[in-house]
Amino acid sequence: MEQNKRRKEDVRLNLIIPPNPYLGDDKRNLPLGILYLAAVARDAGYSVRVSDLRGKKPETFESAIESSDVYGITASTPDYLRVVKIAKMLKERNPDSLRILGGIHATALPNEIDSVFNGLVLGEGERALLSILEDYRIGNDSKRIYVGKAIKDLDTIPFPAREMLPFENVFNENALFYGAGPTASVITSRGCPQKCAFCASDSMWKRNLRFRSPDNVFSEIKHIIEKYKIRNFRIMDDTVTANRRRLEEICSKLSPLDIRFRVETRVDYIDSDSLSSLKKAGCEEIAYGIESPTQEVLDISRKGITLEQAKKAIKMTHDTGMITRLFFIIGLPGETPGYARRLIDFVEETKTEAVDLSTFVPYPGCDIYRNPAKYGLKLKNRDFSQYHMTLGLRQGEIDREFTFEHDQMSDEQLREESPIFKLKLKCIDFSRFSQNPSTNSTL
Ligand code: B12
Ligand code: SF4
Repeated sequence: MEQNKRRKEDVRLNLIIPPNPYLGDDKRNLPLGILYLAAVARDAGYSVRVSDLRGKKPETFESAIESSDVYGITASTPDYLRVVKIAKMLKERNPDSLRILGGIHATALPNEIDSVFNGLVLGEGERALLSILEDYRIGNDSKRIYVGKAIKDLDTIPFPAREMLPFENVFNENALFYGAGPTASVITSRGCPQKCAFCASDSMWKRNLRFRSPDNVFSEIKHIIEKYKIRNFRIMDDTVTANRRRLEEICSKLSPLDIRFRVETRVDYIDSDSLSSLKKAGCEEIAYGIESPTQEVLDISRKGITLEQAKKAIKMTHDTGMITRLFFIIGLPGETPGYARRLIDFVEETKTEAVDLSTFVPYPGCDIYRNPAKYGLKLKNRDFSQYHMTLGLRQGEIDREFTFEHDQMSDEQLREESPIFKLKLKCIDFSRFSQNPSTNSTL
């Protein structure tokens, strides 16, 4: 880094969204984190652009990424090896560049990151990005790792810089209900107060749940309606209903806007009043993380819910006139043969409209990855390109290796319990909630 006190506008920052070819459609969901960072750096005076590699082929990456002084790349675990290759290509092209890696993978495993990244941002990125850019600008290259400090007042962060990407990259046609049309992703809070053993959210947000104010959320949604004529929204919070008074306030502000949206939450963070408010505001679908149809497995994973609670929440949601989507994972610690039957029974009994089934992957950042033996598992594969959880959803993937050895089920049993096999065997008519498992998932 040999820059001597450049002006901020002379520092060119390129923020890169990697492709996620393991997803059914990697353009379906917008990575809001990168667009928040773009907005913050732009407002601070830097020259910012965003290179969106989603849906692109590797041979086009070089031309798709404009030459810059600083590259900021985001990565979840299955993206890691791919972004190392991209960073190596950027280093070859521009050896003096600053190549920063941020996001959950770097945050979870900071000591294992390839040295092609000469800057690492751990945790929440906005403040840390400004510090690293300032150090770069003044030629201070003494530090490689920057730890993000939590921003207390989320309303002080500008809205994500959606205008830096083409419309179709931001508002995907299939992000919400099928046939809904272009949809905006919005996130109204950061963090989750829970600590499910299979979830890595806590390593990023430290169970420090912070909320944007109802006014701030309302302004962003109104801005999207006015600027882009979008009325479909997908609310990406981990648990948007955690604070009921705030939810009530948001819903009453949104009610007159004539929008429709989907939220995700926990079955123990919902009650009939919250459901009525959501419905009045335009909510059509609630996605609940149930994870397993086996109570013992939920207990081992510290999910903190009961199947009875789940059934009650689903019934209340239906009674209020909304549809439910359930997230399930196959292969959590303690699961036993018979999973598929239990899952099918649960779905049948609750008359759930949609199911997203993922295979379990112990992700860096979650407790099971840190302490597999405590859960009776052995990690057997550290090839991070295999750390995505679509096995069972896409037929071409069913032979992929599991990344761990389960305590009670062999790989073969896990594969056989994956309902795609049941679908093939036509044991049950899945068509009610999944016309085509590869495209119906919204993960
Ligand atoms: C919405 C969401 C999705 C969406 C959108 C993904 C996206 N890229 O944003 C969809 C459905 C596509 C998705 C897919 C997947 N997800 Co997801 N997802 C989330 C969720 C719930 C919220 C993400 C979010 O918007 N956060 C809000 C923004 C503001 O935060 P952020 O993105 O983390 O960015 C901040 C910091 O990370 C940092 N930062 C990030 N990048 C960079 C880059 C630089 C240069 C800098 C300086 C800073 C920086 O600064 C940002 C601003 O503060 C998180 C859980 C959570 N609450 O974080 C899981 C989570 C990130 N997902 C997870 C997983 C496992 C996946 C999948 C791998 C699942 C799969 N199919 O196999 C894929 C990976 C796809 C991908 N590359 O993202 C895990 C990650 C675990 C891990 N070790 O990788 C998480 C933590 C959930 C969990 N249960 O553990 N996901
Ligand atoms: S799985 Fe959901 S409820 Fe559990 S810690 Fe993660 S975000 Fe919170």
